[in-house]
Amino acid sequence: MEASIIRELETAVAAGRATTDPATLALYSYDAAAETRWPEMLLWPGNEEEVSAILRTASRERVPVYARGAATGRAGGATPDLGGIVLSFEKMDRIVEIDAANRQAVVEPGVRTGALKKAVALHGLFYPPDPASSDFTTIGGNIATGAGGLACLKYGTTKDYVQQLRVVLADGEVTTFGSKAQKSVTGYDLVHLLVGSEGTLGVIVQARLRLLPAPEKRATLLAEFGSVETAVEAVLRILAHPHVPCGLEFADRGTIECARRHAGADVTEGCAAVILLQADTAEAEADVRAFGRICAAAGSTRVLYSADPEEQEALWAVRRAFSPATQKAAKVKVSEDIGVPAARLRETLAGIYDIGRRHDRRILCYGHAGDGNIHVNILTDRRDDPAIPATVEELFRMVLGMGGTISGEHGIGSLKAPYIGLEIGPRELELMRRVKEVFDPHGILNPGKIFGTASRGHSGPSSR
Ligand code: LAC
Ligand code: ZN
Repeated sequence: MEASIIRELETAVAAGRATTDPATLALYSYDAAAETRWPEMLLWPGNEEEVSAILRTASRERVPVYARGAATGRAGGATPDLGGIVLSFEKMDRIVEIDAANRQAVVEPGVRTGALKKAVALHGLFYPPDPASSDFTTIGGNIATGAGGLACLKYGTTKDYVQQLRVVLADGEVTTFGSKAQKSVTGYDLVHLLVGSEGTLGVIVQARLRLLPAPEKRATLLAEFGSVETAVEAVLRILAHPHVPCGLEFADRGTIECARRHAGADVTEGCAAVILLQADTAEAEADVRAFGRICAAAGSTRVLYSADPEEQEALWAVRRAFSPATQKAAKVKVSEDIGVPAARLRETLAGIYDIGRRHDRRILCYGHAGDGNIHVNILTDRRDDPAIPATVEELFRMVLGMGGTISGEHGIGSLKAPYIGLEIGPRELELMRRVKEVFDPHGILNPGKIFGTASRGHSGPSSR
């Protein structure tokens, strides 16, 4: 980037909200996928006018723009593949309005998901989406990736709660998609085109979100099993029950070992699988007792119940720690987020372990069993392990054969871009590329994501 462009961009934001300092740029060169690409400049806009000014310059000068939330993404969606600008939304973190009468909240993109959940709870309201790292993730990142998490079985994903979006387009123009009215079918649904578009179509500067009344009660159940098969059998029987748990999670032996070692999980040593579930209706306690009986009938070796808020919080904190705990099991953890129809979970999990055995790589699985979204964690000792691409491709092909998806919630980012063609046919992919061109004719918005690109970013100071 030329010095004159850098100077112009500096004046687009308030004093102290722009930097080219290498030590700071280094901190913004990766996300949770841990691929490293350095931006040339970091900007912390404070409002939509600033974002608009930045995009006007970036568009004119063809500078790549990488919008960034909390960088908890696992697909490399926030990594500045082609250098350019990282637009960090840390300073745009206001809850603008909680409109209790309409059960809506208006927020800036940098608001932490957990902070929003707490703020609306004070009004007796509930924002259901709950990515496992919701204390850290931001609403902007959640919308950009269409984040899922722990509550999808009953409540759906982030997309189900996005009502209206304020968006800065690639050329800097600011526009609003959607309506304040709860229902609107006027024209194409651009709100939901933006949700999950991974920063490639526009930059979200404000969102109007739907809220629900707060659940009356909560109760949690932890059930241990002697095999993955019996745990999955219990999951399927629970799914056949007329009451729907708000979370239905699964972990296998390897995940449990990590959680015991690094997250203080109180699970019997040697246990082969666990289910953790929560009910949140007025009959929550009766519901979890019923689910507990189902688990016992399916072969559970130990069932624990809790209706105590703190105890439940502790159980779910262990679940939230699965990702960091499994990270410690090897030098490198390749973390996938495949999804299958829940009825195919048994054969999917058997197939995953079989793929691991054949490629001689340890695989730990855990995840949102209730909606069929499983985190497949392939352990290895180096990033360039030649066994990994073949293992991943075989996994994806198997999952697609089950009617599933290569990404249930983390997005394609740059890591899964080479595989998108396995799931999306050429004609559909062409339509997607054309949509991208309409919104972003010069390809400045999060280039390299979803569709991939030859990387020209640099990976650190030595190559500068
Ligand atoms: C989880 C994240 C990795 O479910 O999606 O823990
Ligand atoms: Zn998850």
